[in-house]
Amino acid sequence: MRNALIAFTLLGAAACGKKDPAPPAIADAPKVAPHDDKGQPPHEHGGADHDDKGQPPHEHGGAGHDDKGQPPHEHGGGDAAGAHAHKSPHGGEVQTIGAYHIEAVPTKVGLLFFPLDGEEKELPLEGISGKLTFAAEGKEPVEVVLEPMGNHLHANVVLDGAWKAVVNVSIKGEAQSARFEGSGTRTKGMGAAAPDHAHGGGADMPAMKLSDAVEGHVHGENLVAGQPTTLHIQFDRKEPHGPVTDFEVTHEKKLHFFIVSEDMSFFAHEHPEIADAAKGTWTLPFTFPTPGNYRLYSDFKSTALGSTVTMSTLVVPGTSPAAKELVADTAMTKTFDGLKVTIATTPATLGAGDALIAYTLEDAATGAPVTDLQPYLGAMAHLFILHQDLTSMAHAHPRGPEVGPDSRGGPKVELHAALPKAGLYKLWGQFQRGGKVITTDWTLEAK
Ligand SMILES: [Cu+2]
Repeated sequence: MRNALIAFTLLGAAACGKKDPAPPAIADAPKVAPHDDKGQPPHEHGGADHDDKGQPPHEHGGAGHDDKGQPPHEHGGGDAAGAHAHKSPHGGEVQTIGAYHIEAVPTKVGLLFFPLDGEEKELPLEGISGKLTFAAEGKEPVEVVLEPMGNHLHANVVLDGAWKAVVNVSIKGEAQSARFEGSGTRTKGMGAAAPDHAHGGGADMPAMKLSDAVEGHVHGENLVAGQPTTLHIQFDRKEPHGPVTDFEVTHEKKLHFFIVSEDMSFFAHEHPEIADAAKGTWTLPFTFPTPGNYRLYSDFKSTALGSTVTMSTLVVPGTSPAAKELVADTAMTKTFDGLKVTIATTPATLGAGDALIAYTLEDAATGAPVTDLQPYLGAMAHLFILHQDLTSMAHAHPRGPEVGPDSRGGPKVELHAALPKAGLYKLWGQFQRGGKVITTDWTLEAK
């Protein structure tokens, strides 16, 4: 532990001396009145009202100014009286680094860092890189390279017991550092409870949850299995009552629409076309393969309501084929459309909570690792995860900064998911290669 402390002090001093000739004394800094984020503007010091650039870091900014025996910063330490609650978009702890913010989200699969702008919006990861010096209590500090993963940087460390971490990131050529400490999957600055975070407590990645505020309506014209039909889709907002019309583009589309048969053997990921923007109506030409009951999931972002998921049910008339039983896969390597895919999860035996899903892709014909994966809807993979109850989902496509059309990926693609509870899940992972979208599927059990 002594070594760890020395290492941290050195790091802190280096960061401090380099960029901050006269930091304001932390003790003298004006206290910011405690507030919670409810009903407040997102962040009072992040906006255009003042310019962080060229200023010494904020009085509550953590980057290496606290090596004088002070608590790391005012909103750290779980001290409610001095807490200046940053809005933490992912339920973690936010610190100021220069003109930016960084949010640390401790999870069972490692420490995640979300680079944020002054208003705590996600920054694209392009041009951002970093390292983490991490010390678990009683162990030598280790240095870990942060791996970009969708919208965040991932540090593959085990959060078990007390730990300290100094993250060094380079954002647009500016080197910054911040220090976090915690115990298990909580940081000190997150306090004892994080009631403001809709997705609860910071240990979990946001899960998709069916909306209470919006109802999705889908009906099919002359629904006959095996024949093209047109689906008509609209979303009713309950308060104030009216159609949703304020759709925003996410992953290149304003509406992501998933069609799943009730036995989960059939899956389709579609993108309806807007029919009447003022009325918020959509249409989708679609052919249902067989009679039976289908669940239709709509995933969109409304300006007013944020990320929204709705589920509707549709019955395709006729005698439906016998339901296929959902059974956990035992083969972790399967071949889909010329792609040999191996899935691995962390933890290896899934449970409710955070999971890291890793796909490794090989060309089935040559056995060569696939390195020419193309972005599909702005990401190297899209993953839709559905619990056998058909109403619990997990969000595991890399959301964040979209990769450019010329990016190429592979052979490994990793995604985070939050599994809401135990049970069987089906994971539909989609990849694009040579202009073709390949859908993989696995059934895995969370115990
Ligand atoms: Cu989509």
